[in-house]
Amino acid sequence: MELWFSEKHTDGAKFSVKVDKQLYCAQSDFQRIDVFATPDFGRMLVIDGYVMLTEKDEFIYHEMITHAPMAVHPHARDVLVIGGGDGGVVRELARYDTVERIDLVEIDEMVVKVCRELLPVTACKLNDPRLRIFYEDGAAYVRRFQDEYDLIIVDSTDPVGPGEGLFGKDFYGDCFRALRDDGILVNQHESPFYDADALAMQLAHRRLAEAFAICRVYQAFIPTYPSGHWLFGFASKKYHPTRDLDAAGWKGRGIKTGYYNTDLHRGAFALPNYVLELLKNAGGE
Ligand code: AG3
Repeated sequence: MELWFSEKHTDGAKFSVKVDKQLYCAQSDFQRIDVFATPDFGRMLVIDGYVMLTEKDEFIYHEMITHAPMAVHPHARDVLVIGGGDGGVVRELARYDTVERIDLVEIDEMVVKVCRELLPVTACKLNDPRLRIFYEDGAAYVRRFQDEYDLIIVDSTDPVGPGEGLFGKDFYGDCFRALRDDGILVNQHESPFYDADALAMQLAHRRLAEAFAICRVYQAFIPTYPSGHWLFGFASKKYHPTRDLDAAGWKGRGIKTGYYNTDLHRGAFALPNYVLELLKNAGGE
């Protein structure tokens, strides 16, 4: 007998992965959480039926969402991660000895608990002494701060369910206030490819572009996300994502990566025409 997990990407397309074993399944106060062992992608974390990460390709997402802003900001010491209870972003941040403080705000304690237990690949730095974990809604958390952070990384789910508030106008405005004068916000920006995803992406982009003077989009190839073509938002008060890239400085840190490098950084901000068009119509870029 064969067991397969499928995520429906549209009414007419789905992505299926063969499963060896279901390792975990629970309904938390916020969402349904599953962990599967798969032969081709290693362990896979699924929330409300959507693939959040697999051991095989999570490095792409976590490196791109972390190193791109870190290679631009000249002194990111205080960093806020919103969502990201799996620990993947924290693991990448922990590689910078210049980062002094990492605050992780995850709404669902159960995600952290399950990942500590079953996904050590991403959760391995959740005991870093610079890390504090707050279990609350990121949108409510960020409202309390002003001039507090150099970098905010929004590692959310899709804009449905508990992650919805992390794509709103108020939220981006609150993040703007919580950032210092030269602060950067990076978020996962959904996919441009399928119509419904592209619409969500445009809406999020318009709101982000309203809040920040500099708002650009960059891309990566993430095989297990819808269409494999994924976007990230780079919103900033001062630094430009490519002009202010400190390639020599970043290389000098000697951080070993599997996907990110500073040439790719420049290229990632060069977008296909159809994506540029979507962003233009959304009111950004
Ligand atoms: N957060 C973004 C996942 C979006 C995937 N969407 C989907 N499968 N429909 C990932 C969290 C990793 N730290």
